[in-house]
Amino acid sequence: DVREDRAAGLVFPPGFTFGAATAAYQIEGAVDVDGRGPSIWDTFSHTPGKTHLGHTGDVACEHYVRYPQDVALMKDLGLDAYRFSVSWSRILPEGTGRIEQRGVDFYRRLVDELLEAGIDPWLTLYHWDLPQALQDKGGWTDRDTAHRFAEYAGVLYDALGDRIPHWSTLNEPMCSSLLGHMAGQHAPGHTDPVEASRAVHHLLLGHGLAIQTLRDKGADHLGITLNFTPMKAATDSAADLDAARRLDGQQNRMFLVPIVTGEYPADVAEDLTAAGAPLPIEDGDLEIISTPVDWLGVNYYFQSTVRAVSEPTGKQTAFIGGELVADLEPEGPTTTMGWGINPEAFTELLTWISGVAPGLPMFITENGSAWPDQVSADGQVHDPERVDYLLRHLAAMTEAIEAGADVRGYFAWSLLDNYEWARGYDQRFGIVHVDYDTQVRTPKDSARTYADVIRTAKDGV
Ligand code: GBH
Repeated sequence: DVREDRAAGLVFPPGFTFGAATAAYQIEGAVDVDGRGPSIWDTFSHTPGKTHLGHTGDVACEHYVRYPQDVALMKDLGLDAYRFSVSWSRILPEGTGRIEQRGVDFYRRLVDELLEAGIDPWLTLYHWDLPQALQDKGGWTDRDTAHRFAEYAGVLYDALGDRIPHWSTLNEPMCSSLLGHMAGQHAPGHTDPVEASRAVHHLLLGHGLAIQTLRDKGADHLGITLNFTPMKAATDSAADLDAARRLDGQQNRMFLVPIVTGEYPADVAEDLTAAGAPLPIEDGDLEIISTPVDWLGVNYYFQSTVRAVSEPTGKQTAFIGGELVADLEPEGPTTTMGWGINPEAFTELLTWISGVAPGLPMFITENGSAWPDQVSADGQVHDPERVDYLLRHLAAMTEAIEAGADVRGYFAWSLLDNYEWARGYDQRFGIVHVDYDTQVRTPKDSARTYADVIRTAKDGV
């Protein structure tokens, strides 16, 4: 059939890694179990009005107890690798100091289960769930949090380092800083440009310090995951081009460039200073931030088209000093998130990153799409839109690889339908369906398609 032909037409480099990704707060549940301390996402999701219908991660996919079944599912799909994040406040309930052994033991059980199943664990230290105790002291706006993050990295290495082959420090620092402190859409839900700019810098500093700690202890294959939203100007007018430049600066370049070159892009630093929110850089920080990494994680979902407007739209945006910039409605079909579908922009993005960061291997650490719940009478989940999105983005990625981009792996977002942050359980990104009443998992057609792709690639057909 057509799907199989499309799957078989994809060509991957030898040794390519195929995986799926999740994040702790989105799947684990069990938020008050085994000594876990509260995180900023517990606080935020329990604050009335912050999330869709007040949804929280209290239960989520109950992965904390159902992980053996989830690992078995990954094995059935033929995944090589699994990207997951660790809940900092399970390991250090107060964010620093006292270690909670029961939290460590959970991740040890999970990792052992993965290794037993022949699945390679990719551990992310931080996917947005800062211990509330650290938020109470200022969170990422406070420079000390960067040092606490490196402390946590060291604790985790001492506890699990012997069995973790791949480490990522942060997932999408853009979201933790700008969505959390500027747009207010994510925890801690603030809307303050000065805080946002401080969070940007302290997250990057924490990343560099954690890399140094892990490297000193002997950890290998260290990386970071960034999200990229390619920015297109609506027209060639100077104002629209400048709007695209500013947003590209804050979404993409502000995070990638200092890690790779040891300098913030000058135009971005100027925009922030002009907006009264300068980056709080101290001597030596940029050397720490640019401590060499072994790989770059790339998360890609869609492209934005932006234009300049003469009056503020009144919508709180995630951009510092970007009040006079507006997003256009995407052209063509959109996912239930309202996001457009632009595989060509994915190819261009990977080629662009190769130019900015030559010699740095890339892994696609997230890519996926949300569609309506599609359980049919036969109990199966037919998700043709997600199948199409998956195959088109895999094709776009292999095109970039043929053009010279050093992409070595792909992780589908997400293994499971899960807690989509402020959008709650309404948005389903999983290749595996989760029934939130029964917690029954059902692989969707997209999961089967992905399994076919993987099998075909391994068979060398
Ligand atoms: C990822 O975030 C997350 O890592 C993952 O946990 C999440 O479930 C998944 O994607 C799906 O959402 O809103 O103006 O800043 C992706 C976050 C959302 C970041 C869109 C960039 C666009 C511009 N991305 N955002 S803006």
